[in-house]
Amino acid sequence: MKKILSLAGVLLILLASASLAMGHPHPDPNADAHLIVSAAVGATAGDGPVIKGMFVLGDDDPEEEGTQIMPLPGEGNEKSYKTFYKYAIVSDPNGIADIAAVYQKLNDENGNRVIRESLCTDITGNPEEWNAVLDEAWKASLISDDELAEYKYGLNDAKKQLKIFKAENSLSNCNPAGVYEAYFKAVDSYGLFYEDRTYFEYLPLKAIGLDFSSINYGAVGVNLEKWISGDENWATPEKPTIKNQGNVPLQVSVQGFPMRGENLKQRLTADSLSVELLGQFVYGLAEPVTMEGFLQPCTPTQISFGIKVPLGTAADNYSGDITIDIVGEHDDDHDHDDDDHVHA
Ligand SMILES: [Ca+2]
Ligand SMILES: [Ca+2]
Ligand SMILES: [Ca+2]
Repeated sequence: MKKILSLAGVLLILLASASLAMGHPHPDPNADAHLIVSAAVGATAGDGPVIKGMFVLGDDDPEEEGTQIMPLPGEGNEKSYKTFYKYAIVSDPNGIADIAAVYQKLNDENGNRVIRESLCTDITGNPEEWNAVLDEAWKASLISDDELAEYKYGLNDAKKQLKIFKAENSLSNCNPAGVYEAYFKAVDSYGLFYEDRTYFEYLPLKAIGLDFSSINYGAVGVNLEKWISGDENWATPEKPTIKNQGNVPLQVSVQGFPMRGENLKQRLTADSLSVELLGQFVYGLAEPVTMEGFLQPCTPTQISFGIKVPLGTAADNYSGDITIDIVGEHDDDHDHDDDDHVHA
């Protein structure tokens, strides 16, 4: 069978979609099929691109619908960055070749810009990558069965109906928890554009870090108060510094345990120990004490430790432990490194 195609133009601008008709029904199956193809060439205005779908990969909570991203705790005085990827699937009534670029930015839930606008990467030419990406989005229930099938069909190099764009973003432990807006803008060669956004949750993380692992009171006189005072400098472990390494304000509780003499084995209760944090002094740490002040994320804060040994304590080298716990953490895992044990 011979196909007769009359092409109206192959120039830059094809406005109307090519309408294909099989002509009139022919009683004779051996007759030629006539295809009537039309296209408006030279039109001055096109149709804008369309964002068909968007999603954010990097879900840390499969139980919860949508994308939840858990921050990484800060390390020492450094921020930690959690990287995740955003995707947009785009079509254009003038054909995918008319899609000029896709831009992205990241806003917080109040619409304030967190990551400035930048170009996305077109990964349409990498089917291995976008197949894996779509499968992951489908497994995370971010796209439906129908969307999975539609996108895989349209992105196929032989179909050329869709393009897929990717953007890499990172948020640090200093970015607050909350809902974030992943914004996309697709632009075509006419300068027409299409904006859309999708949302994900940046989860709250509670974590603390210390620049010290022990408190050495040194020589202590009986019945004399002595303090090891802190500072806000992470590089000075002899001056204790505590830092909220998560992204939400948190409180800590402090508890001391009995100290024991090295030679005479005399016990010195934690009633002798004291702590100061954010201006609050607490004397006696035998029971856990919740400190009133909130440690703000990403803020090195000084913490000080005091000792006053009661009369009648034998001269000896005493040692014991202090624990600093995050308040409000379900603490059934004692290996959890959110809790810090300090040797005193
Ligand atoms: Ca267009
Ligand atoms: Ca989820
Ligand atoms: Ca310090």
